[in-house]
Amino acid sequence: VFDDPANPFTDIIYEKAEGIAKITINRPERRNAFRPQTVKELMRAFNDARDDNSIGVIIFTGKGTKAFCSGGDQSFRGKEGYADYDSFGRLNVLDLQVQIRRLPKPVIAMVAGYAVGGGHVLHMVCDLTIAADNAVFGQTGPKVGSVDAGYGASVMDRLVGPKRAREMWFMAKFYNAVEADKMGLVNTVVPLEKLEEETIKWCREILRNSPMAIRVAKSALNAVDDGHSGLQQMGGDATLLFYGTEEGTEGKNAYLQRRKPDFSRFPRLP
Ligand code: 2NE
Repeated sequence: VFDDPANPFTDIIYEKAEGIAKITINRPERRNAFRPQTVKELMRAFNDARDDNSIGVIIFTGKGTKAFCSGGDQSFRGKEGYADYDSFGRLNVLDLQVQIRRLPKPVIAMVAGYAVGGGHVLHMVCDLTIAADNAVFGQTGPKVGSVDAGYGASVMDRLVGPKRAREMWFMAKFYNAVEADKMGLVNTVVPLEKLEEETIKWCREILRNSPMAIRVAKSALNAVDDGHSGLQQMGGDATLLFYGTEEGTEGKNAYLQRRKPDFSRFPRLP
């Protein structure tokens, strides 16, 4: 099924319209818990949304109103991570987190119901979170013998501060949408029935703004925390902008025309 072009996805729904991509985890009977296959499909969809230059913003959500995502599907968990069709386990959701973080377009988590465990980490690595009034947030790992010591710890620390982050991880408590809003975990809380409408409103507002400014803002906001890879991402933006200049083009043209480049007309700005 995975390679069938007519039906490329089993665990997710992928839609695109009006500059917006919507990626939905489609396992509501499991509260949208992910298995390795789910993550593989999510990565393919996010990659497509990244490469499609008609897309300016991505909504990430879960099917139904009971859950955004309840983390790793525990029935697929083994000693090496999560395993479904492979004979070995993996933690490929960590690759998905990095992909969302480095994707040069805003990703909005649209959360109804539970965003818990690895599902809570997924909403945290998104750029924005719009929560329905029935949303519930929290880490469950310590209750089921698991922990996300990567972005699950560091991004949370940035969002809610060191004391609250310790509380969330040590006690594995759940927080309602209003509490999450007060803690800085989400951008806004809206009535469940208005969730999609409000999220699309936010998308449209973003789409009215300069794509390059947004791209650079995202990489700049992540740069310090992401260390070398954050700087590499922002450096890539500088190269991208430079390639669009006459100065950059003169260098390429001179090489192709087998002549010395003439950079003398370009200013050495203060
Ligand atoms: C999400 C929550 C709180 C929902 O509770 P409720 O009462 O609304 O639903 P219920 O009845 O618990 O769940 C409905 C069905 O979904 C399954 C349940 O087993 C149940 O199945 P049936 O009895 O109908 O057959 N289900 C829900 N979440 C599941 C999961 N994650 N894996 C497998 N089946 C799941 C409640 O369901 C809950 O607490 N779920 C578990 C949350 C959890 O502990 N997630 C894993 C954390 S670890 C992790 O995600 C992780 C990590 O820490 C590091 C790296 C990667 C992943």
